Amino acid sequence: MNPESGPADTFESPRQEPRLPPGQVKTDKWPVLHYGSVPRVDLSTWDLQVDGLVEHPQRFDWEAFQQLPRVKVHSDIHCVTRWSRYDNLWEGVSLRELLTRAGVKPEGRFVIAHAEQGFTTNLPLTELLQDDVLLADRHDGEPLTPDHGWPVRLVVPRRYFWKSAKWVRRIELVGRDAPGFWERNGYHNEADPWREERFSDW
Ligand SMILES: Nc1nc2c(c(=O)[nH]1)N[C@H]1C(S)=C(S)[C@@H](COP(=O)(O)O)O[C@H]1N2
Ligand SMILES: [Mo]
Repeated sequence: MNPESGPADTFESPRQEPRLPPGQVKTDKWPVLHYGSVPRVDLSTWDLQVDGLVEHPQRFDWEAFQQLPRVKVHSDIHCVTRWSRYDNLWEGVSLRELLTRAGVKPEGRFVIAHAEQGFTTNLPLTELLQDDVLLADRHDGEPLTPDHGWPVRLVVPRRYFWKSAKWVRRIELVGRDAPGFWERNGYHNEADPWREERFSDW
């Protein structure tokens, strides 16, 4: 934690009515779901890049990432496989912080998050600028475990959880939206749980 930045700000992800989105079941467990295997990550070679349509491409090694200002976010998780987990406390670095440093060009309107092993997911830039979106390295006071995305995962509380890419390495700004891994494999491009945007129509 960066001693100069003081205590991390905590953001409440806005609650919707009803708190449990349609078709979901509340669970107290935290299931593990992903395609493929849990990557082995070496922190001595790990880095995070912010690039594409930005003025100042950014690259952080692990130490530099740890020095960035920190935020906490309190949110619920809604997975498309119908489980929801309330009251998660995430800690990490705000996407807005990273995107401000990078300076998004006016043409940069969408973001592709790239994870280890080629996994991608796509989101509008406006969503990533929300207060409750972060690159998290801690959950409920503990470092993330490898199966939940250690060292760093994206957390986008207002979308189904597949948009919250685990093992993120690169945030790419692009001009046109393009479907990511699950979005190409039958899942909805927008993924709003309150609208039940589970699967694509095509
Ligand atoms: N890199 C990567 N991130 C991923 C996935 C994946 O296959 N690869 N699956 C997504 C899906 S479908 C879900 S539901 C959540 C599950 O996160 P969890 O295992 O921490 O519950 O991770 C998302 N992030
Ligand atoms: Mo999922």
